[in-house]
Amino acid sequence: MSSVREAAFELFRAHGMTTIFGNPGSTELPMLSEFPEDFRYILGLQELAVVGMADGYAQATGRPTHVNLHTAPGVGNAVGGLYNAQANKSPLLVTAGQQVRPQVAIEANLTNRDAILGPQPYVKWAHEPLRPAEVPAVLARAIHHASMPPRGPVFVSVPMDDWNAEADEDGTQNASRRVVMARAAPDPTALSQLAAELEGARNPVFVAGPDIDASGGWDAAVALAEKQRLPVWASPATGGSRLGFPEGHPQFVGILPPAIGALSETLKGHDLVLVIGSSVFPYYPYIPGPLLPAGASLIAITSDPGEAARAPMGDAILGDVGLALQQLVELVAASDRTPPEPRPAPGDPPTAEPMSGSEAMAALADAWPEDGIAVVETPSSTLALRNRLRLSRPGSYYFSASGGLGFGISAAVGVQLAEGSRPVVCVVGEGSAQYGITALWTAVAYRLPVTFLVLRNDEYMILKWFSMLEQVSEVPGLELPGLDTGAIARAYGMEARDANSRDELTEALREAVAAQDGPRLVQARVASGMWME
Ligand SMILES: Cc1ncc(C[n+]2csc(CCOP(=O)(O)OP(=O)(O)O)c2C)c(N)n1
Repeated sequence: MSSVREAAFELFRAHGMTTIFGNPGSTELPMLSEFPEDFRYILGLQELAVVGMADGYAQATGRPTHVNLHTAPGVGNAVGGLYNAQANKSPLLVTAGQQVRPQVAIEANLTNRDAILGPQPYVKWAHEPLRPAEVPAVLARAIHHASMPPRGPVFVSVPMDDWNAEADEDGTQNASRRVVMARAAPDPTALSQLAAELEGARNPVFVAGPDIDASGGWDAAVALAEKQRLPVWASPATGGSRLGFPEGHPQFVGILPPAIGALSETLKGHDLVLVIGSSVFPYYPYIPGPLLPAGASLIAITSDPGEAARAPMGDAILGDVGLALQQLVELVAASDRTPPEPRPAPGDPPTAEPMSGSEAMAALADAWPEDGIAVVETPSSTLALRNRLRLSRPGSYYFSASGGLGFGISAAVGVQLAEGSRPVVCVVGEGSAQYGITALWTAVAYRLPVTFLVLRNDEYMILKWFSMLEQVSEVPGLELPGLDTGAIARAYGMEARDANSRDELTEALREAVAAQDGPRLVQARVASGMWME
């Protein structure tokens, strides 16, 4: 006979979930008691950061990842992170403590009243077991839910007295043993039809989305584009949690704009739009217009039934994106279409004082390490970063697809934990940095060699840009004077320095990337502006 705790840890072990991200409270201590030596607990100081770290880790490993939160207030703090993880399709098992069962009805202190309602909209499944003995089986079900497409967070509330209870024997054994193969191949007839349409199209275009990287379809995406000589756009950066195609490839033509009108205008002249591994589309802001250029049809391949159902136009084929790409490459013949003209390399941006975001990104490109990974939350410089880094290896870019801030610094910690041998560089605006700022401490505590580049423009630039777009004026709360993120980093025990010219920044970034004994932060002053190039 095993206790619920023993059975649960056996289950986590069976799923390779031996890294737990958490912030503990009294209601979680019984779970953490006699913590097994083959597990590691990564402490985050606030729950939004805890979930962000686990989000980065889950995406970079491709494996379900356990987050342990403190009853209602911990879950409340985490909700913004769950919203992000859902958009990023991150498979998270989120557990939270609960009062002991005999005190729930009387709502003793820290009771998580209606525990499953809080996170409900942002998780695929939320549950509080009816009997202590079934906790391991419920956790197993939750892990399977999180791991199936669309992957995403799930939530289980566990009363604190359950951990020492006896577990159901059958349920426990089954829970640890069951394997669910979740990659479903698309309908072969639909794929053959698509192959024929692609071959017959006059001027088809490929729009590559984040699920290509997540599903291991990177090489097949390149092979398809090359065989059919397709120009390739990235789906809009707003929903681009990962890259779907090497951005330095000669057939990569750019990133689609996120507004309806501009997006269809960009695709003008194409008769077939093939969207793979993206929603159709992560639009924002609202600029109405035709959904597609005249004469164009659209077919999307997605593993997410929700994405297929809600697309405002086009047809969809449901199935694993990696498998679909591999099969499609086999089905299509080589084309003799003329491939697109390669994009020119980005030129040197003009020198200014303070430097522009483009100059800062040019410095980043100069210092960019071989095999580097960018974790990005820098609203006014995201496009400049994409254009100047032109990242071209899988698993090299992470961004929050939902737009909720607090992802960048936290996710960088999780990605570095997952990718020990690759240099992780987190590029973050000084406003965005504050939401996940406590994760700097975790990076120091676990000696993770992340490089943090903070772009300091003393404002919420992107909101000023939105103010113009929304035609509103005299909005308060968009200035950030005197926010010195380097000083904050030092208080968390991190070495930090300022760099105020392109050369200084290149040098500071090179030094930070080379440092292997722990994280470094570089703060760069940048001018006000939206930096697209
Ligand atoms: C949790 C959360 N709160 C608020 C916002 C709204 N918001 C979007 S961008 C932004 C400002 C970002 O500022 P900064 O990181 O300095 O980047 P900049 O726009 O100056 O490049 C804010 C507050 C959000 N997206 N998420």
